[in-house]
Amino acid sequence: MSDPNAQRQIPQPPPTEARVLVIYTGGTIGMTPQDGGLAPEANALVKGLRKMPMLHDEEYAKEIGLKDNTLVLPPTEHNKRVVYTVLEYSPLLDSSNISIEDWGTIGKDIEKNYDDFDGFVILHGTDTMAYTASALSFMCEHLCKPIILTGSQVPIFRMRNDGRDNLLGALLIAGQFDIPEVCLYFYNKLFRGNRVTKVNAESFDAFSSPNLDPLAIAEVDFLINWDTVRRADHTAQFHVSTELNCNVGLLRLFPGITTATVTAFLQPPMEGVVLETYGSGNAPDNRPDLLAALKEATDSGVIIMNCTQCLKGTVSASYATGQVLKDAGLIAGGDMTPEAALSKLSYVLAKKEIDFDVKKKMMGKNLRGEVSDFPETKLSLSDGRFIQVIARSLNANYKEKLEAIREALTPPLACAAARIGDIDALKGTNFSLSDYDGRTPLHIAACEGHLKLVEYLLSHGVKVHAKDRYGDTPLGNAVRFRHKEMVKLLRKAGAQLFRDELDKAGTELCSLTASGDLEGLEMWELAGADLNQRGYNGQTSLELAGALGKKEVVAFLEQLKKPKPVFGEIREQRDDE
Ligand code: ASN
Repeated sequence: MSDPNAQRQIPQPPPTEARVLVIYTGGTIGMTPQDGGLAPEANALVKGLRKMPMLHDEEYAKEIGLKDNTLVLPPTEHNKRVVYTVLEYSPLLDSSNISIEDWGTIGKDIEKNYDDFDGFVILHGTDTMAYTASALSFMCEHLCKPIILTGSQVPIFRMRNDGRDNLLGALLIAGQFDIPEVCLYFYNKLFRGNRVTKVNAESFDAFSSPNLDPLAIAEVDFLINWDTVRRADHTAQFHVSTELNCNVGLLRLFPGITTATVTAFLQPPMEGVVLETYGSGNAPDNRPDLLAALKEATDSGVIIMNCTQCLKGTVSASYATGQVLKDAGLIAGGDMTPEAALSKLSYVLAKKEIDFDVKKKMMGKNLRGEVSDFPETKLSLSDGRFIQVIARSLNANYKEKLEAIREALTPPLACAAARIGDIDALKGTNFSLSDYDGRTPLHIAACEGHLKLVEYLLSHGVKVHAKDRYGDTPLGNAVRFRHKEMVKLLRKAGAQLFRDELDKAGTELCSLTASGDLEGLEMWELAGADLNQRGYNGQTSLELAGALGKKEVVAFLEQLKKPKPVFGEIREQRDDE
């Protein structure tokens, strides 16, 4: 096989250099004051960058003979250089002027230059950056390299600006990290591109990713959230699908919206609509005319996505007002942003080779991490990834450290899972591990009354006799928290109260007697305690009940004709338990 690199125009850099292509579409970052206000100025950005030492090392550039629009960052602390070539568009655009065709142009340029660069930075205005980022995320199929959109709120030529940091961070990430996603970098955070929305026109902190944590944060080091970063899809060659459908739109519901407005909006040539609904995906269910208009459109082949107007949260059919939209043929958009849903429609509807039903299915599926998979796949404590994520955040890369973290974390985490009765999380763990206080998942589950979990634990070899630091057993816990069925279940599995617990029983029984607490007495009886035990003042419960005139307690105790347990039969804990 011939070496594909041999035919490339751009000389291949030595391994300590990374190549990044900067596609400069416009935006505030390169704007200068002009007659009508701030506007992008052609050929000004590269000239300006050459004079900024943090963004260009002129000496090194001369040394290696960089020309034209190719610049180089100063070396990183690991002595790595990011060499970047700026491809400036003409005309440069305020992003309010960006159109669907421009998404296609950007996509084609990435595809053309894909093999020659390690990563891509797209300089773009902030106003519609979230739309472009979302669109590119769908258009780029089988992406294996980082594509990072950035820009700024203040031109890079001003003394106080956010453009320098944003560009520098984007270049460093694109040149150094294997993040095969379309991202948006702004104000020290790297977001998944199809999860963001612009939330602030006046702050440097202009973007939010309400339903997904950042992929990375630029602090002293870049902290990458590898668990969230998607894996590269090597199953086919990288391809940019530049065909997009323009017959898509966003319609925001508001109280009092007329059916005529909705009907007009849904007329041909409209093919895909994002309906921005209330709360968790709700619409009026007392408006049959409006619902009929929606149903008519979906029946005639318009795909309508249900996305919430809320910044955070997901569409679910928990309300009747949400169910009616499902009945009208809308597809639930989960926690997708309207920007992502709209560009996804544009991408999916343009696919000629697939039929309508498949397109509808694609709209409801997670294609590029744009929507959370619900119900979320539960994390299991036995899943090595879980511990690795924690270890990574603690900067532990060695096997021994990893093991130490696993040993330290598993017992309390297992107990935490037991508290909420999460059987799935516990699967595969060593259930008998106890925390610092000697409490096992069985103790916790017995306290909480999680019968199913206790059954599961008992059927998976958990010892029923574990004693915690205070001498309490799961059976003693179930008695204390009055879980009658739990007490029965544990007894069936052979559980017995231990001497420590029984020693306390006499006084406890007298106290229950004094307060006429029959339920409490019954718990002890079910757990196998001798109700004839004497309390600290030498009285049995029956004697005390008589003395206090507690007739119901007397009756209760008398009908229990239980033989006293022989003390020697009380099980002692074995050393190995
Ligand atoms: N109007 C500008 C744009 O979107 C805003 C910006 O970039 N900060 O192009």
